[in-house]
Amino acid sequence: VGNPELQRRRRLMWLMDQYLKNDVLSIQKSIVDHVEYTIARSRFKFDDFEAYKATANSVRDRLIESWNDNQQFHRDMDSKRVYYLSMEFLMGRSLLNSIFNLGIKEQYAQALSELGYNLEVVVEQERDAALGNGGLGRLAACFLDSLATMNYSAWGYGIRYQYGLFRQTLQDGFQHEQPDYWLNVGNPWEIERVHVTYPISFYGKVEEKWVEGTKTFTWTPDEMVEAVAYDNPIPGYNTGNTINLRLWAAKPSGEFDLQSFNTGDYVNAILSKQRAETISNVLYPDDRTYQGKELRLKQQYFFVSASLQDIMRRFKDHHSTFDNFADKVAVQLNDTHPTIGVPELMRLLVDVEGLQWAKAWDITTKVFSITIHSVVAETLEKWSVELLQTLLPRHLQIIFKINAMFLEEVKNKIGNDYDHLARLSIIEEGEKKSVKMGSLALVASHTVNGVSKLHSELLKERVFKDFYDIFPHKFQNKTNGVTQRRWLAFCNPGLRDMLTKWLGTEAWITNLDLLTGLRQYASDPILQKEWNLVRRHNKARLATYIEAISGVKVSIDAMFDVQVKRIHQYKRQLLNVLSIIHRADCIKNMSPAEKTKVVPRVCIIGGKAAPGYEIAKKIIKLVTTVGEKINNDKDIGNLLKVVFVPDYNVSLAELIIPASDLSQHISTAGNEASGTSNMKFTMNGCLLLATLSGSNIEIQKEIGDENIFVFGAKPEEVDRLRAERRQFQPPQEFHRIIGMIRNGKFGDTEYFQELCQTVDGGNDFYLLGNDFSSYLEAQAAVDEAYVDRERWTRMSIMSTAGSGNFSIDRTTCEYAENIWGIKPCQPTS
Ligand code: GL9
Repeated sequence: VGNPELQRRRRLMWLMDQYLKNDVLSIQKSIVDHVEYTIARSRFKFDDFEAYKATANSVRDRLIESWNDNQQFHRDMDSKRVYYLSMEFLMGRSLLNSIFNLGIKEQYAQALSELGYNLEVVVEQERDAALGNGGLGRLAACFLDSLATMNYSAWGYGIRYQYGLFRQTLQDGFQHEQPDYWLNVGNPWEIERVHVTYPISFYGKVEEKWVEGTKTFTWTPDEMVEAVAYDNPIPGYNTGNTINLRLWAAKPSGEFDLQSFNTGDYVNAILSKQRAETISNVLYPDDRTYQGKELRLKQQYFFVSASLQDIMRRFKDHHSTFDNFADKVAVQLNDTHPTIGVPELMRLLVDVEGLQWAKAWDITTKVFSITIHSVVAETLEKWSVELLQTLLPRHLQIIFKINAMFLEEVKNKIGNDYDHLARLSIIEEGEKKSVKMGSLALVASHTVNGVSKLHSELLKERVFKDFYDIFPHKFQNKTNGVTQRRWLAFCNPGLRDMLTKWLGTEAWITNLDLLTGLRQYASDPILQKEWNLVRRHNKARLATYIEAISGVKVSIDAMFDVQVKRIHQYKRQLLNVLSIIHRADCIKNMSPAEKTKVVPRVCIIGGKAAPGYEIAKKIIKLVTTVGEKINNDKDIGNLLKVVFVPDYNVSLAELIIPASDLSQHISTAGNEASGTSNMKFTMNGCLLLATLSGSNIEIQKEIGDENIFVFGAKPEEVDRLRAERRQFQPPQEFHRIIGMIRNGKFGDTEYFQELCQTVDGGNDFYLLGNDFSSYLEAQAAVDEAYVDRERWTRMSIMSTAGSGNFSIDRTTCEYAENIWGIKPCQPTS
């Protein structure tokens, strides 16, 4: 009787009579079921790690429900989507973030506790997903959190690296790199989609044929791999919106399975197919230097091609022509890394879908926009024409054609000024011709943005000046932000509760501007007392950790002075070390009476050096040796401690940032595009010691000059100072400290010579000598402020209160409105 399909649907509805419930009992049942049936352990005996896995799986079940609903909703709505293409997503851990965003943290804590487990301990079992190097990758992760929270229709696309960023260990004070084979222990958060796969081709040749009066191009590749989708649900905070991060893994191509081997070497034929998997194996650990390695270009093309094929397939489910592709699809390129997507979209539209070139170009230029994350043109990727010719011959043809048409167009504007045309050209001529990916992206994108006000100006005035002159309308600024969910609400629960109490609402978790409401209480002794209590508690947690990893006992009465970020010459960790040596030296020369006036400090430095970056590695070794010496010096005692925290990562940042009194963001003026940790520290009430770089300038403006310690050259002075650096005479102390290092005060005389040379007059490109005096003055001002507890606490409160503008939600809204053309939208239930 009746329609069998209807009966089937009824049965399915009946089987699923309700969503998973979130009361403690239901959660316990989910966890215990996963212990038994997913990880196949006995419910009577499972350890903390197994408890983590079962808990994560139970959370994943809940995420999948809202993920499914959400995908269905946006399919039905056919809403415009933004696709965020990024080589890096630095996600960190997911468990706490997920249950916090879903609003079920308390239930999980109780559920676990009744089963005999501690949520805090369980959470610690998770390995960081470290699929990124630093700020750029972490920004991508913050965007996803914000897009989900604010109910935008969005997907992230990237690579499922088997090896994330290396783990850093110290051996004898030297950095060693340990592979991060994070998937070894399984990843409960991802969903493997074995049927969502796309072929990705490489090498081979292109044939031109005339078909019915038009020239067509057939690319016959030599190598083919399969991209397999892994979906990672990203929950928004306090909303049913769960978006998708789709990461691609390379697998041997099924297409070639159809061919039988008749090589006489069956085993080696299989092994060579297997090598396809290497494409997605490893994240390049280089921090803004590109090596021009073939594998890197393969990775870029691999994930971009898979993503574009996937986007087009989804579009074609609803549309029979590409006419309104650009009304439904926005693609954001996270730096130049995914730029090969420009010729790839052209190829898919022209060669595969059969569109006319002009039509395809019109679509392409409406779809793409790009964010640039660096200050100097030299860091923008260039790929040699030779490599492209071999690896992606059809794409090279397309790039040449784009360039020819572009130059033709600009000739109409600027005439035959060949120097100017050469600078605009996407192809760099010379002995080794190369393709300038930044220029290619700029020509094809409707919008290009920098990541702080100053940086966006520098893009217009310097990096892309020639392009700005002809395309001024393409340039925008989008100052970075960070998610206050991860970086305040859940990494600093003490402060979260206090903010909610004093503001009388939790609404700041999605509307960070509300923090300005704190300003009126900044001098209130009751708030000040509570504020310092929370901060001391956070410092105690960090002190325990420091002692556990280094054996160094630190007092929480001392000022925690922190610099954590990738190690880089322009970030000037060396400047920090020089002032530490100076401080130690001053203390040693003091009388006992003078010593009583010293503000005790714990200097904490952390960060990874790119494995091939010798100078950065020497800086790490210098920090550890200086630390060793100072920490064991009886004359100095507790007045100064120096700790290098190994393996700085997202999870460590969550511990360190809420516990910091002072944090240093001291790059040479104008040399940091934005910085984002400065925003996290500010939100958590840590004061900044900063130069006029990137978003420091905007932070200063928001929180007020009196609440930040700024020093050093101005951005507009840097060029001149650099030009004159040979004549510059650094202060006496500077020479003395360098002399101490040179003369073996910290051992390894030979090893540190090259490092010392980097600040020799003519070499001092990052102007350490120039800024040294001003830095020491700022340090003295910090000490002076710290002893005035009332004043310091007020500055700290004012920092948090003024940090609202640095919520990623503000950034996301600006991109959505001014670049992507998308609106929030959510099912009405
Ligand atoms: C960076 C910039 O250097 C930072 O100043 C900026 O805050 C971030 C995010 O916009 O991007 N660009 C870049 O290549 N990195 C950045 O941090 N490097 C890494 O991610 C390692």
